[in-house]
Amino acid sequence: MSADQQASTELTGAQAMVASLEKLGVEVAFGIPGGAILPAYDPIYDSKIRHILVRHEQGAGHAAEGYALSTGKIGVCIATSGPGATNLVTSLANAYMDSVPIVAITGQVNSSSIGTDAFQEADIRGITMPITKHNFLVTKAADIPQALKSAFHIASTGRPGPVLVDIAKDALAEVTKFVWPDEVDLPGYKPPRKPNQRQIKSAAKLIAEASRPVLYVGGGVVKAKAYEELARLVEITKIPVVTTLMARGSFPDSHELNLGMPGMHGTVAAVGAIQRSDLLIAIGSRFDDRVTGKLDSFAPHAKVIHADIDPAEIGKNRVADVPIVGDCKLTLRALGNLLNDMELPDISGWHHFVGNIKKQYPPKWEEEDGEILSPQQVIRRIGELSGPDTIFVSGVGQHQMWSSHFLPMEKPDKWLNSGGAGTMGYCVPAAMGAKVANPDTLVWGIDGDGCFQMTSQELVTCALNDIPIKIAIINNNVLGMVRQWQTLFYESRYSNTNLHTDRLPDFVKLAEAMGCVGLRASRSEEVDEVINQAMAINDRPVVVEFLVNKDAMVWPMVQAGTSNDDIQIARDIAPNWEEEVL
Ligand SMILES: Cc1ncc(C[n+]2csc(CCOP(=O)(O)OP(=O)(O)O)c2C)c(N)n1
Repeated sequence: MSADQQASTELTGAQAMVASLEKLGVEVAFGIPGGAILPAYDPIYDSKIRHILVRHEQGAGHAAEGYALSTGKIGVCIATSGPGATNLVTSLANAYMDSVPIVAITGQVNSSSIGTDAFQEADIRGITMPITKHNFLVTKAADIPQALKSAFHIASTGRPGPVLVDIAKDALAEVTKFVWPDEVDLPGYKPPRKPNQRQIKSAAKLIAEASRPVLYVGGGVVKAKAYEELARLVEITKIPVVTTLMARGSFPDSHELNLGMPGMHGTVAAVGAIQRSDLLIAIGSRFDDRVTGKLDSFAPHAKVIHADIDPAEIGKNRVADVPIVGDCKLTLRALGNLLNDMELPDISGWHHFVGNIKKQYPPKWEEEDGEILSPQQVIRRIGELSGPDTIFVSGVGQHQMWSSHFLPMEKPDKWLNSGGAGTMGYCVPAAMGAKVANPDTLVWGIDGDGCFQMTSQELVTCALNDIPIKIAIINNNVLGMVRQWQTLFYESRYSNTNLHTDRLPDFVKLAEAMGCVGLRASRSEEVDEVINQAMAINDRPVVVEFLVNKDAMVWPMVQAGTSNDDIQIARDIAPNWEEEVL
């Protein structure tokens, strides 16, 4: 239907919803129908949008996130009212914490029944108010196009995030004249873009005076796709870089100035450099407690330049000497332009210091012998055999931290994980979304045996819809990250962390029951073989179970609530800081 035809055509609200999504360029939506949203599923039946019927709405939300993160487009998920909508809550919270642009459409009971405890009624606007960037309740068919256009605009501009559009069933059924709005009507919503040039000048001045500067790069750089601008700034200034969990891959790990990940499980080089730095240049990062440790001892000697598109982030946890509000790409470009023409100090002493710690304390592990694998070795081999063009998605726990350290973090937009919320169950559905968006790219999910059991049913969705992802289950039998804390802080009293996955489920059989190929490795000589076998299969999803040592721990570690200065490289072992910064 042409735009003119649509403008003069009477459509139901449901048809207007689908026509709006098509106009917004939506190609894929993940969801599950039900009573309240049912009118919308009728026009979906013959629309151009590929609708993927998931097995749980949480999966639809994470799949939309995987789709969004791996493309830069907006991910879409659809659910019915009540429990359908509340099942989306975890993924909306996840997208909110990690600033992922998704739009969730939920059916709502008839407008006249709202507030009456009608069948399958939930106040999903109220419930999701604190975990969405914005949400709408639409009760008239004529308002649907404007609400959707606005939702897409809000989700993707400024600091991205999830937006929910709740549509009453009678609005979906009502007939209206379809009018596609020329513009969004959002008075008061004016996300900043251009940084203030005066602030840029002040920042450049601080950079030109610093002798121990560190670029603290966060997920905002990924959202702004500011990779070239970051690389250029590093090229000009030669400032060492740390990339947070959300920013891994935004600057190549192989670059000599990349010190790796900061924070609770960060590298000694990243943590040590921050603690000794005299200037932190925070770009799209938010001084999260997992990065700062005990806040008042974080980077105690550093002045702070804090650049972020969200003014609410600046000064939230750490006072900024120079705040810069704006798009990271424009900020980095403007800084680069200015610094390119300035005289910069010699920081070779600083390079020498950070280079030495980096060399001395690379992330590493103890090899296992015999019938059990070392999880770090498995993850490293998956990375090596798959290469840096692979999209890697992880679950939450020890395997996530090892993935961040040992996978090839060389290219941007190849690393998806749940950072802010730490949502177990993220991996399988997010990998599904990434594969739908990138059918020709190898997509590996690295999951824990605990996480996998939360959302593994989406492998059925993958098998039925020709979405051949590969999932590595790093099976250590236990809720490893929690058990690690019990080992270290609760005298090895392992209360409720043994999953008994050595007994149940049989992951190979479970994989096969879900239409996937199931493989298993328990000896080091089998590792390459099963990885290669998995990579040779492209007509079905593959699940590979790796039996790994449950006692393996994630190091380095800064104990929660303590100072970054107390980082340990193994139990009760601190790095040797004897060398002075020159
Ligand atoms: C939904 C949810 N519930 C609980 C937690 C707390 N938690 C964090 S890591 C973890 C253990 C994860 O176990 P597993 O998937 O086996 O991964 P491992 O740490 O062993 O690699 C738990 C329970 C969480 N992050 N998310």
